[in-house]
Amino acid sequence: MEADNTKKGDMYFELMASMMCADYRNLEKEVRELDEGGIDSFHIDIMDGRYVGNFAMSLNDLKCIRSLTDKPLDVHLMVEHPLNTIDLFINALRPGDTIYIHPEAEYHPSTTLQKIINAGIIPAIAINPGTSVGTVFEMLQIVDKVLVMSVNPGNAGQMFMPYVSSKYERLLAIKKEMHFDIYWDGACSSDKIKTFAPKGVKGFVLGTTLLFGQKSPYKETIKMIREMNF
Ligand code: S6P
Ligand code: MG
Repeated sequence: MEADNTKKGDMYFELMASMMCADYRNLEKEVRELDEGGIDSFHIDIMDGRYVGNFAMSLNDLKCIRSLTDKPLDVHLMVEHPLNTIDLFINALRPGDTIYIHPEAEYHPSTTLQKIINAGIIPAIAINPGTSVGTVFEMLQIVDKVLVMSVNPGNAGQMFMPYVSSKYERLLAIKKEMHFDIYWDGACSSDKIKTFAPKGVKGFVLGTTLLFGQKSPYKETIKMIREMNF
């Protein structure tokens, strides 16, 4: 399902809400306000306390959000050996939803990606700031999306790592011939969207830097981003 993307001529980009940053005192209200405010998809950060030293969202959170919205879910698995539990996630999702795995967390990442493909879920990888394009090159041929981490995985509210910019450029140069789209995750500000959306980054995960814990309601922030001048 193609979301209600911002369109400016040929350029459009998606906005994803990083739900680990939401207010869990009323998750349903959060989902509804984001949905009505025009968010394109819901980014779900699943952590196992091993691949990263944190626990963020759970399978039950994912199922809860899935039941509250018809917009796509964007599931970012920060877990060791995702093949062991991938069926739990596949069974909770719909066609049009996405699963990202971290290749270094899996013995045979292409096997896990193939399972995601066979299930009709969008196959994707997430690459850490310290992971080079070369080490995931073959997988670029089978994934539809690449989530480029601009911070180390595990937490919201971190500083942008400037050395990641050159990796975006390398991926932008080959995305068309290798048929994948590039997504931004971590410390996403309006400046980053202004710089990288025109270059071809297709979507941006919005967390505490721009969307959550701010003074303006979600609808206003999303509107502000949509109306930015490029
Ligand atoms: C980090 C996670 C991200 C964050 C998001 C937070 O491990 O994958 O999705 O939740 O980046 O955004 P911000 O603006 O607080 O860095
Ligand atoms: Mg994430």
